Amino acid sequence: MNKFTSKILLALVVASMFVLVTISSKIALAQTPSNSPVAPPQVTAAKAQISGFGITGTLNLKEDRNRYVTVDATLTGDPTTLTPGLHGFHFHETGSCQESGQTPFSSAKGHFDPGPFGSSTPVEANHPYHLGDLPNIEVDKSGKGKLKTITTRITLSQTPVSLLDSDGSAIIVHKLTDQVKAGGTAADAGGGRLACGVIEAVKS
Ligand SMILES: [Cu+2]
Repeated sequence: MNKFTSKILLALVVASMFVLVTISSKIALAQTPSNSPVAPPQVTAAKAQISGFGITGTLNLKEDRNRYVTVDATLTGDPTTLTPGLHGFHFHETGSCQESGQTPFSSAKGHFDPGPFGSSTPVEANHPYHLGDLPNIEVDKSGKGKLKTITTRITLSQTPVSLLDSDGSAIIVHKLTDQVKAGGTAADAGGGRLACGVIEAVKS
């Protein structure tokens, strides 16, 4: 074997090793599981049409893959009813908004708060720590309300804290400001109910 032939042979051996390494690394890559620890939520959006005493509005909810839920709400009402300032705004435990009865929208029941230590009573130690408690919605002088916030207390996807559970959930606008105070009175938790909306899944 002359020097030239042995050089060609050596080059061929090196090239075939390179091909083998490339193929095996491609196989390894194909076998690596996707590095996504969290399954994507089944339902990622929901909405509610809010209505009440001369009030209309919309609520849009969007859940991201880390289960952060963006809350985006707007209201329009007569400022003599929907008074300028802060109004209590919560997820309530049942997806029902019946206006009739002595207590308007009482069919929405108490504050959304499932779980072993949950309690939906608006006036007790779990308030303002209910899973359904949100920041107050701010209304301007012309009766327009706006709230944009993020909550991780609830989900839209099917978890033990999903708003879209067997009996659904509602959003309630209260007459008064939620004082965000534990063990307060009914008035401290926002008082009477002005408007309500049933939360519905938005299918993507
Ligand atoms: Cu409430």
